[in-house]
Amino acid sequence: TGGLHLVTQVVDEVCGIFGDMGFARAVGPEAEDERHNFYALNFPRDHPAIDAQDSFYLGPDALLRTHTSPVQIRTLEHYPPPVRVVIPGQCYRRDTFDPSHSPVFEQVEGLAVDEGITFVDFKATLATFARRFFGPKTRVRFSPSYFPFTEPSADMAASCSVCDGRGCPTCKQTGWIETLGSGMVHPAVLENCGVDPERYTGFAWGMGPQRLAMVRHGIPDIRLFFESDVRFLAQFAGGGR
Ligand code: 2NL
Repeated sequence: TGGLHLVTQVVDEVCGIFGDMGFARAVGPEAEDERHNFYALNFPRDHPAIDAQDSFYLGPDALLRTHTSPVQIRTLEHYPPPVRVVIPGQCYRRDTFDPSHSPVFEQVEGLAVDEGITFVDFKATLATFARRFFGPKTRVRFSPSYFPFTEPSADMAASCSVCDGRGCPTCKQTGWIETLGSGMVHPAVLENCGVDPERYTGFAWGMGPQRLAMVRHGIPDIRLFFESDVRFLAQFAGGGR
């Protein structure tokens, strides 16, 4: 009997948690143009990712998306706020395979844009996600980060659910699990999508479900997800849709 792949199960679980908080699931194309993948997201013209060295180009202005953010751009272009979406999908970067990297990987991004959205809404929404995903005792820690498309930007870590933050091999003795990157949507991004940044604010985040599955189950190598080895897959059988 077949079953859903572990990564599919985690993607569904993540989307379900945000679904309970009012987020709709959206999808979009894997082949993108530079405007949707980079420029609308406030990447500077000389950013290193905008280069055949780092991204898979299909033509002069066509590439495999390097994140699912272009779907958020497409959502903002087509639907007036209020917008609340989660976007799962495959992404592509010119990385060589190693235990924690793959040139094709899954991402789940989210976006909320409305009148009056504040940093408090942002922190509470993501903290609620962490407690549902890792367990009700989970504490969260936000630290300053940088992305071209958010300002301010923050990385969110969750207290390690294996050792309750005391330190163990899963959290490399730190007590914390890096969970996602996030921030308040940069006003230039809203403007690029025809949304008035004087009227609307929002927050966005991105996370790697393969990483989350590896942390949760102690899986040592991302390549195990691609090898179709039934001895590996059968350990996570089930999760019917
Ligand atoms: C990471 C970081 C992130 C976003 C993705 C986003 C999209 C739009 C506007 C603003 Cl359209 N932000 N997405 C924001 C912050 C972080 O992903 O480390 N992901 C694994």
